[in-house]
Amino acid sequence: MDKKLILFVPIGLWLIYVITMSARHPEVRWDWEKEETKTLSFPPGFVWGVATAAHQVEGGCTNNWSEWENTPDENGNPRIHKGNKSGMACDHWNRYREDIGLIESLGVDMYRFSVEWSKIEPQEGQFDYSALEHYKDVCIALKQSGITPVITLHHFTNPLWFEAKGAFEKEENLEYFVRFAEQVFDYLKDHVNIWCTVNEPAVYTYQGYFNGVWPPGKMDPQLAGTVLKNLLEGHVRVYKALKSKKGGTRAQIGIVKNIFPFDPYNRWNPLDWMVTRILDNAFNSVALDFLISGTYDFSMPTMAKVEYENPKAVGTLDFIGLNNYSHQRINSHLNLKQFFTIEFYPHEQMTDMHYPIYPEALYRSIKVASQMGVPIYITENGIADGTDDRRAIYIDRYIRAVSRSIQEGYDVRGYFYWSLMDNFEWTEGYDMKFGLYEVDFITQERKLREGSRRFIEIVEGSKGD
Ligand code: GCO
Repeated sequence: MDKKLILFVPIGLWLIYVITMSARHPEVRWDWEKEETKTLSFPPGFVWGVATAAHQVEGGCTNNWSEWENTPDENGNPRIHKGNKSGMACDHWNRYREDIGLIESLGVDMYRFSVEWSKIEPQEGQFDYSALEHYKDVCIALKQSGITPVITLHHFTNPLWFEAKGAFEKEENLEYFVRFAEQVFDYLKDHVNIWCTVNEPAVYTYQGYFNGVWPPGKMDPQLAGTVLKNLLEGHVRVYKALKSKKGGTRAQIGIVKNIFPFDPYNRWNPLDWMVTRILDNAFNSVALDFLISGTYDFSMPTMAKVEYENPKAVGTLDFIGLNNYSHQRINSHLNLKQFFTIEFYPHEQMTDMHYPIYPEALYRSIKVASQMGVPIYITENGIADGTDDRRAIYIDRYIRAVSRSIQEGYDVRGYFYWSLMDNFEWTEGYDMKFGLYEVDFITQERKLREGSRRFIEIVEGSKGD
């Protein structure tokens, strides 16, 4: 072969590949000076809210997570940063009335929280009606304060008996999840109209079965593909079961999906692009595609392949809950043990979590979520900012991204800030300060952060429209 060809063909292919990828997946960046001159505007009926999850705020949970917090790893080190344990958390279980007062004073319309399965069904088949009664009281107290409750049925935690059965590793275990969801629905349906089935199925799967840093601490990509499939199938079955119940047709039921746009560290490196696309597919697209088409195709070359069909998955969303915080930047390595790392550029302003402030990520995620063809609620967005010097700008810019997407025609119906107050941030423990309210975990005192005032201002301003 001609020597020139040997050189030019690969260079040509490389150029075509990276240029096409760059054009198809642009890393959106706005001129913020210009964005900040635009007026924020929200359609009538747009709702504002705050979010929490049971294990992170309630206290007194005995479940797969409390177990994990109490079991050191194989080297005897704690699983959680600084050996923190969720323990009493914010004692929200006992202090919910006071906390509802805090929600009310933010001026928001809704409160998204989760019900703790391990408290409602501590033993297989034995329901504790006093726990259900507790959640009913929470809903009633919320409504008395003019706040609409939004319930998440599964937010990462499992009762110990369910975990012992293999939790979502086995499709046959889904019947337990459906039965639990039905019990909660029957008990609370007169007080709750918006239901989230499963919170962030890909995060649960990725952290518990790929990275192994969350319970059950497995690193098995093939099993991860199965767990994700079962969580999605669990959503479908819960949706169908609740819809066929009395009161089911008027209930709004959706799933909560975390969407993180993935970007390559080096846009000229085809390997960075390939890994980026594989991760985007496994983390973002596989779940959404299944709910759009009924076809599930989880594939990570040389690591995992799980295929599944269920045409009944189509049409099982009354809305899509979107959680977004930032993006992920992928730097690939020719090393099979660690073929990529997540790295950011020095000029990217970091949050206290391992990702930067990048409001355009929320706009990009809204675009992705819009493929589902149903209304979108931003069910989580917020910043961990212990020094409170970035919270106001984060809130302002991410909400600007929401406003811009609505002006461009995307059907976003509401925005929930994560979180009402500081809480137990999983493996990061108590060091991550996501709260609009700062919590002193010794005295249980709550205090509004200065940076949170921007949120209150925006909410107030939007009501005057
Ligand atoms: C998640 C959850 C929340 C987190 C929040 C901040 O994304 O892990 O839904 O439980 O606390 O997202 O990281």
